[in-house]
Amino acid sequence: EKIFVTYKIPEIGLKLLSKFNVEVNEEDRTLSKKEIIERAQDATALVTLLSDNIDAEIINALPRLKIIANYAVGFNNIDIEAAKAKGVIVTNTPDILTDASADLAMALLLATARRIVEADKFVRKGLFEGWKPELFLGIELNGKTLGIIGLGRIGKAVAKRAQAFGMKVIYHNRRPLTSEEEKNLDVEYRSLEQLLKESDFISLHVPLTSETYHLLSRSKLKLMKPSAVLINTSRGAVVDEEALIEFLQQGKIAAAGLDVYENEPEVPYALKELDNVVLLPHIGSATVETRNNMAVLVAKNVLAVLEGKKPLTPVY
Ligand code: 8YV
Repeated sequence: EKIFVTYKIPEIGLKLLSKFNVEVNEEDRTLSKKEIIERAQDATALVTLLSDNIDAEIINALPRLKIIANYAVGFNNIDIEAAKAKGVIVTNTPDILTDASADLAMALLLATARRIVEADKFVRKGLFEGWKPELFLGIELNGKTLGIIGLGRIGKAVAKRAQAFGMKVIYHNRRPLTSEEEKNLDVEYRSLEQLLKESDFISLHVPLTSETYHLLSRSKLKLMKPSAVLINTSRGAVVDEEALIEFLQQGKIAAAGLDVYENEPEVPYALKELDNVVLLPHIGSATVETRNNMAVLVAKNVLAVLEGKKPLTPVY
């Protein structure tokens, strides 16, 4: 059995696979479709990253493939229908990255609210000439309303953190939680429109699907308060990025904290020019602990399938 790994993942995961023939792309770049098809030609398992677009053409060109193990919780980079049709199992890395991802959403929330990056730049430029009563005034979190769109695993972990900062949490899901669950989590359901109108901070935690593509369209973004802050650590294309940029430029939205972009790794120049935006390079799950755990889970999924057992975390 051959396992092809499109990009070097932490050693701790690769080690678990050492009894198989493992080929790792050691180059520091995303492989093209052609390269993946060539190098994974005889592979029974394929380990992929979000940056690999695993479409029907690739899936259909790999005759021995049994499993695609994605090194991420999101799997919008894989054509699930094509995999299903060929009986190829697809796995992701849920749960283990929840805390790291929720921490990063919180970090962006704090960074935008308290203007951390702007203030850091100010100090580095040598502009700190003395304490002033109104230097870098930010927004207080205590008492503010956080609207969470997508109250799943990560959304719930963000809610818990925000509540510890004294925030009220409202949420929108396709299907509301039971009233028992809402009570336990101390959250209230809102329609998307109402959530957008009411929130001081909005944080996105939905997967990217055909239903969530541009969920925050221009007309939805218009509903936000001009004083509101948008945090996106989910997928860039959930927001109409062009409209978001315009709204940030015109002060129709106060600030944004972004870990994801519509056309990664491209980050629009207009965003980089704005002081009221904090920009990160898609590092939601990037802690040593979590990335190691992700590598182990990926490996365990591959092992299970190659040994004829059920995968631990299949996506369908
Ligand atoms: C990235 C994520 O995948 O898991 C996801 O869906 O967005 C992140 O954890 C991570 O950067 C690895 O590609």
